[in-house]
Amino acid sequence: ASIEASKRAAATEAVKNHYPLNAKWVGIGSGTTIVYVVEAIKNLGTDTSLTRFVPTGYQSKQLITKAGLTPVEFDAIPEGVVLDIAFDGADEVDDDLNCIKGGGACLFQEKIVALQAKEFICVADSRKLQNRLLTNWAYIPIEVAPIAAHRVVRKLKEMGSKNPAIRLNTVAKEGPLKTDQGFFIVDAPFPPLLTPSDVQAGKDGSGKAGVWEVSTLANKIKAIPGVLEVGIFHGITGPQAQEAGAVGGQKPF
Ligand code: DER
Repeated sequence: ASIEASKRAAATEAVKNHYPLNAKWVGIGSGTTIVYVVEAIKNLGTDTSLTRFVPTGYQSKQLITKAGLTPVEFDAIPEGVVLDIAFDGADEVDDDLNCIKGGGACLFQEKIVALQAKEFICVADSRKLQNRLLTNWAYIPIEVAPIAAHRVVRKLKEMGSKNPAIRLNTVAKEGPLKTDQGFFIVDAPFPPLLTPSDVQAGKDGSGKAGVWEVSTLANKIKAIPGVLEVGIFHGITGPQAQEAGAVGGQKPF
């Protein structure tokens, strides 16, 4: 099947199996696969007139509005509301359902919306599934305060990233890309990320030669001064999140 057909099939399956028909609050991600998720929600034919759809950036908000659904921005979610579910795409997914996200430069709002949902559904066609993250997709997108970007790049090199770089606009405008927050994206290549089971099997994920375990690297990058968010989603999907017992794998905030 064509890539578009497999994206549509994945989205249709995800909505059919997970969309709660009485959903009141639904997170909507960014990218191209999510377009088919919104299409599948519309095709359910359920009454969505009282459902609020929380976007994860400008493109996501346009998608919701164009579909005739009601967008409510993250900062307008009433106190105490937890989203029934959040759908989003990913650039790569590993066997533990950890994801690399940020190919579309929307990772910050994607993560805060995913963390605010009872359940986060990552919709990805088979191209995206690899045993380890950074097998096919080469780099981790990181959202960074512009004034600190060069220092973050230097720190990432010390952590073993080969040639981390500030993402430039590809067309139409010279200079670095700006996110919906007005921040920069630094794309940091690393060797494939070891899973917890790799580490249990004795592989060393402590950063020698730039080889890290998924959550170790995510936490280390997040701690670099100037970093707003890291495009590694771990502990937010699937059984690990439910085991954590909390919404979206971590406590809502
Ligand atoms: O930026 C992101 O994380 C997006 O979800 C994204 O990269 C997935 O995009 P796609 O559905 O167009 O592959």
